[in-house]
Amino acid sequence: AMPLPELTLIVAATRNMGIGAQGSMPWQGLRKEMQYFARVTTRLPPQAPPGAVNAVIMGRKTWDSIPPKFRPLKGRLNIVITRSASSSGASSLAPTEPVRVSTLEQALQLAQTARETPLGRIFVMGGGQIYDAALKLEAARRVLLTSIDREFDCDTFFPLELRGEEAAGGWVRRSREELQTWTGEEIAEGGQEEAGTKYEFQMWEKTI
Ligand code: FOL
Repeated sequence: AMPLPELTLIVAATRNMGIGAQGSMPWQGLRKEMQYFARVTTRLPPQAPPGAVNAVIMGRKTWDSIPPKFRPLKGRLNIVITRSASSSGASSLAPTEPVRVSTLEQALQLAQTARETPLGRIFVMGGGQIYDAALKLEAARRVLLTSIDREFDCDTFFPLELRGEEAAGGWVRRSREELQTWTGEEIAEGGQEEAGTKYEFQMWEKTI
């Protein structure tokens, strides 16, 4: 079987890794954070072939949580994992519909093959159940974490505690310079603040 392509998980989480509450994100007004998400998931890696696009893989609940006017996320191949995946091939022809598949493995296979458009990076953008499935795969090499320095009531969590410099399972935090190089973003030193909320852009990589 073909080796799975490298996966990058992208997530914004509170100190205790909370990512959601009652079907949406528990914070509001982190507009620059959302714009960072949009740029980072859209920007192609330096060596991407002409015409390539990145893929964003998400669960059905995350798809539902995106404001309809932003769906599908523009300039990216949107792949939605749902137990009621039907005619995924046909739906990909309609620009307002994402590609639907039943498992994360199918999403990765679809991202990798059966495409006329070459693929750039592959991002997993949640939610909790999909992050959990992705983290079990060898292919999950990197997490782009926005660490939100505030408590919010959450009922959904990122299933891996990323704190300090190292975390269980061989995860290590990379430097701001390495994050800048990988994302192509200019990241301010000492974190961000927006709507009275402090947060920090981080990059974690799996070393084992
Ligand atoms: N990762 C990070 N860092 N921040 C997030 O907010 C985030 N959110 C999700 C997954 N990973 C994340 C899932 N939720 C949109 C809405 C909800 C959502 C993800 C994306 C969305 O509407 N995105 C538009 C930007 C719209 C805007 O500019 O306000 C996009 O084009 O990406």
